Amino acid sequence: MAKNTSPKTATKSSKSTAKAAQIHDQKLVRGNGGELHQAAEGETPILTTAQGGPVADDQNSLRVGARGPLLVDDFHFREKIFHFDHERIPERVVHARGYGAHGFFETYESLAAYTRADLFQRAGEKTPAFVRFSTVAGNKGSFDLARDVRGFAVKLYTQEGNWDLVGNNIPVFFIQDAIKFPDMVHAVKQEPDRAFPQAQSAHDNFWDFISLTPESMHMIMWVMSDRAIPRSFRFMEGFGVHTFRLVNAKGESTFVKFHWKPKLGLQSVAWNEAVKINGADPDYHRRDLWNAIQAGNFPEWELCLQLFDQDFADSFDFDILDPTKIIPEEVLPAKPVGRLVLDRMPENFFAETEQVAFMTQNVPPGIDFSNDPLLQGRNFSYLDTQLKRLGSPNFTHIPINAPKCPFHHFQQDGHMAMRNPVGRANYQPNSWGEGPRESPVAGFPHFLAEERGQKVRLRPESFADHYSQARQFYISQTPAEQRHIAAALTFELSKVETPVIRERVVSHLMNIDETLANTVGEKLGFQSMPKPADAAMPTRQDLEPSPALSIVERGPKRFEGRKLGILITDGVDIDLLTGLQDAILAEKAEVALIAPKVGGVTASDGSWVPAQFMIDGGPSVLFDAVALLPANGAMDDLLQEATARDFVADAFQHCKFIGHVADAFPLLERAGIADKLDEGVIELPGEDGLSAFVAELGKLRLWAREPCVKLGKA
Ligand code: HDD
Repeated sequence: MAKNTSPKTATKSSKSTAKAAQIHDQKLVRGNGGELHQAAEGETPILTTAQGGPVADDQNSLRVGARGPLLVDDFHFREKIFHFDHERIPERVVHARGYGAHGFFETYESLAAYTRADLFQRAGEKTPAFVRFSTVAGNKGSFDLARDVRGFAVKLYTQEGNWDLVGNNIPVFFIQDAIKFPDMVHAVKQEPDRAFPQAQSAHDNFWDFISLTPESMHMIMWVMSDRAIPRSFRFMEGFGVHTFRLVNAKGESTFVKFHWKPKLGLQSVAWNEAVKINGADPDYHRRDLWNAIQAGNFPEWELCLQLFDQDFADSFDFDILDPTKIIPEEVLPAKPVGRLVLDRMPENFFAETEQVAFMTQNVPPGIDFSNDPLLQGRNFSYLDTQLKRLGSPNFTHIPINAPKCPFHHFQQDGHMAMRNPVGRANYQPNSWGEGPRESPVAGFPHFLAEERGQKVRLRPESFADHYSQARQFYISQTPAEQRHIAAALTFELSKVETPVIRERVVSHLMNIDETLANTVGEKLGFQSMPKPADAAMPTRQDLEPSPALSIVERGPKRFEGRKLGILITDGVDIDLLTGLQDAILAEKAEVALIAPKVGGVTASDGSWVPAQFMIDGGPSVLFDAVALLPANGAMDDLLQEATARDFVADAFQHCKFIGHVADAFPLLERAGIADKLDEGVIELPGEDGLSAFVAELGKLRLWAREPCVKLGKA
């Protein structure tokens, strides 16, 4: 038997690795004399190659004479270009466009009765977290305000391994079986022959697939609602979608559905506003999250659980394994159990947000799966896709994916292995007394579910009702939100070039709500309405509305976390301006000043007031409400500006609150709203003063201002 390699040689290699890390981590730099020293405050390190070689000149390639050919000796040039040529990795096949932040999850109280998961054992327990928000359909460089589902992927670095709750901002999904996922994604993304449209569902392939997939109808109601155009990642809900299991120390299982509820309430934008925001600032959601966290306004969500047992599951009208169904909160309340706070942006977008790898299979002991066929299929796909995207089975060696708890295993080698087991034993059992051992006590205890049945390919009858909850969602919306759903369907189907596809979609709408179907049919110019689709379920139940499904019902009560855009000119009333700014900041909201010149204006007291936006670079779509504080003397120039007119007209059309001084009246006239003033257009400072105006802003939008859509023939 060969002599055992003494462990000390093995540790030598780990020592040199540690030294390299120390050099890098301690920000040691090389002086001009080559000596290594601790970088002094603000000291500029010497540029080196990736191999550590100091670089003399990074401005000029090595050549023969001033105008001669470049030389292959130029290893610095070659390495720099080589690395540049290979900077890109494959974008995610879905959810390509995303944005992430670090934070923590804090447990409110022990949930030991339901789960043995360590992070839920002690009140106040804080678990590091990383969250990536995303759209689904668009390519990596597409715009933020697409009408789309939003990914809400949460990685919790628990002491028993990473838990990835890979959810969306919508609690149901288009399909009931993962085998249809490639088809659904192919249908929504750009069409293969023409490579457009991207980041939008308003095209024939998507609606053709949907019109032939009745199970998608509930999801369609959500995606055509304002949920799909959220004002901010900070103002949207997150859902685990599937039924999961919590398993306690006794091995008892409780079914669970996960909800993330934003502390600042729910808010969407208007569709016309979304279209304009994409033009004005394609990175709108990213900037919003970055600015909030950098300003210390840490977004927060409450984790709420719907907990239920097998009896409830058996008695519920729908199959709890069906991912196109919800359990209304009025039927089963969601219990708050903790909070998620995002308080730190990544240091480097690629290193963290692009390289982060979420997997639904990552669950700690005490969290387990149900037989939801979509979840089961997802559990295969996520690990698989990381290999393609990150190029190696060692993607957990990338810091953002590495567990933050002790880990020991025998996995070795593979591309880019940063760590390998040391010592002789790379297997177990072994007689070298080295390496980790499994533990039946601490290890993951799969729930002892009894399973039986034949191998079949079929959809359960219990999954067959595709319209009842779609209808329940629709009738739970306020009239304004219902108008928005009808308008969105009309807009989307107006982009569909094949009439029979439009008709097929409307035939499904007839099984959801006839007024909705008639409104959309009429708006599309149907000569006659199609027959209702052959519903997969002979009867559709008329379920009670669920107010929890409405954004407006779940809106905030305050303007906190929002942004007021104040239009100013030379001569602005400095007392009014500072009073308004103070009132908004007291509301923990933000203010931005917009002026004819971004440099700023001279106020009424002669002081200089810098602006943040020039009028055509700061359209009102970037703000939640506006205030118009021009001074009389400067109105002429402003009235010549088409962007000043649009600033006011858009704010009014998007149902925003508008504060204004009397001098701004000509601007209201120019914007064509002087004869339509309503309670959302408020003269400042007003009898009740500025705090009354700010309190009004807490209503966010005056949707009643929208022209009432003439609903189709009932
Ligand atoms: Fe998925 C990424 C959420 C269905 C396969 N999915 C991905 C992301 C989110 C979701 C948030 C982005 C993660 C990140 O930020 O990196 N996906 C969902 C939800 C679903 C869902 C809530 C339905 C309830 N997904 C779904 C199915 C499959 C996948 C049915 C395949 C069978 N999803 C993937 C993937 C992705 C992914 C292809 C692409 C990038 C990645 O995994 O890391 O594996």
